Amino acid sequence: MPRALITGITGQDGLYLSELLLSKGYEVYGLIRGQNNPKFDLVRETVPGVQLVTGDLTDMSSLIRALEQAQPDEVYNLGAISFVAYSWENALLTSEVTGKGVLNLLEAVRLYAHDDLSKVRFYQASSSEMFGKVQEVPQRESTLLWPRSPYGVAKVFGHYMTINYRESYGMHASSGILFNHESPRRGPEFVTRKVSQAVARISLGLQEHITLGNLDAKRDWGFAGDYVEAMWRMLQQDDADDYVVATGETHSIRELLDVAFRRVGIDEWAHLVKQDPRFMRPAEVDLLIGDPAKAHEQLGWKPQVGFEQLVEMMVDHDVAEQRELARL
Ligand code: NDP
Ligand code: GDR
Repeated sequence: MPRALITGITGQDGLYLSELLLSKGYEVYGLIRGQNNPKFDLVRETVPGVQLVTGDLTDMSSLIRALEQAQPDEVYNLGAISFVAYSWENALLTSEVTGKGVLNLLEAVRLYAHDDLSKVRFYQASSSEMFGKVQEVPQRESTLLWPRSPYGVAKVFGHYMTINYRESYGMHASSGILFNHESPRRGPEFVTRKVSQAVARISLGLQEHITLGNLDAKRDWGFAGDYVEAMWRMLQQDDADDYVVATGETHSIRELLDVAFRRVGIDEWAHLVKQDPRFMRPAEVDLLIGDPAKAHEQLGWKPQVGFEQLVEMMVDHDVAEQRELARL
């Protein structure tokens, strides 16, 4: 039975990846931080087969202990401070967790594996935020990186450290440059979920409007359940490599609002949306659209869920959830 250790187990991707690996017969270990993590029960209820080990990406000794406990064949580093807007307010902490945390884990794997690095395969959750200021459209593996946030800069550090461990030590270390991926499990601070929750509440008469920042930014949005499959496929290759994982389509926040409001029967939404500079970013990433050709060709990976289907899935989920919460 193969064994995997996943950091970021309480997050959106951690839950989907655990489900995938458990369905494939893996023994799955999840790194959970904090003495009393409020998401402990969420993980227990959603993926009861996962065994939890405590640790923190900023504490290398806890990572070595987790590796010794899990004895993994595959390590998936999904843990990070992942909210871009927050990373300006907490730039040093973001660089410690999202950046240096990757090095802590790579080094912990190297120490744990001693002289047999071939026994562990490593996945790093790199991000389209690394492309930042648009240098090429669409963005591919070779596109120049120009991050525009402390989060993006930290991800670039983790990305190149992963490549460096591959090149220096021959570690099977792959990096997935994933574009935005969403689901009903997405954190409520991200724009898709903020919109799906607000649209659901507006349609039920529980909220009057939604307040957003920049409506013109464009993102290549896919479904998280599809994207974790690409992570797993990367670690099944003979050689480690870097892959863009994206749909190849881009949509603005306005288009997101169109689809979400239309789903609840509202065609004209301008009076329901306010803008506030509070939600604008010091430096914006204007246009993300990925070229997933390499992942198609080498991993045989293709997204199954399109943009409209994704937004409708999230709105439907949130209408049911908000109705239940309000006991309507
Ligand atoms: P989430 O924000 O949902 O989850 C982040 C996870 O990281 C949580 O489990 C969180 O745990 C954990 N974490 C935070 N700080 C630490 C720490 N100090 N030590 C250990 N774990 C920590 O992110 P997603 O699931 O959406 O994303 C997974 C990964 O993929 C992240 O690295 C993200 O940056 C990256 N990514 C995501 C994309 C997306 O569109 N979703 C696109 C590209 C990359 P806790 O519950 O304790 O806070
Ligand atoms: P992003 O996702 O920054 O791309 O990072 P987010 O959903 O936060 O923002 C997407 C775009 O929407 C604009 N926007 C708003 N965003 C939020 N959160 N709240 C608002 O009110 C709002 N109004 C407009 C933003 O300015 C931005 O242009 C996500 C994270 O999952 C990262 O961890 C991951 O690496 C990248 O996707 C790929």
